[in-house]
Amino acid sequence: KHGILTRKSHADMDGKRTPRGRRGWKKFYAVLKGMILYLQKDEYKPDADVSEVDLKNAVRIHHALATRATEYSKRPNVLKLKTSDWRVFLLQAASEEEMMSWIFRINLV
Ligand code: I3P
Repeated sequence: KHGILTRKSHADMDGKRTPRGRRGWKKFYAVLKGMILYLQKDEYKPDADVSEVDLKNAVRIHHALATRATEYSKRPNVLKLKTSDWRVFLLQAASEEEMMSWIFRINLV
């Protein structure tokens, strides 16, 4: 699955609150491949190598949990992704349908 996701980092490893200066929203081309959610700067190209930056932004979603971000109301269609190392990301999808589809696909892994 792939599509555009806008990311906000809410908690870093071990659940520590992401400090100010790193809490902004950033738009990515997201690609879910196997157990990894790639958050890429540029649009997905099947044959292109994954860049260094894109690897840094990749999220391991094995044992991660995606839910609707019910407590976050500033933006619509936002899901909350909690990873196995207790990072928390808010991810805004393009529509309600897309958000539900990402939640379903992430939790299927
Ligand atoms: C953050 C940025 C986010 C904002 C966040 C700020 O600043 O303005 O958009 O979240 O507020 O800290 P920075 O880019 O300097 O990290 P919202 O869009 O959700 O308001 P927060 O600290 O209350 O999460």
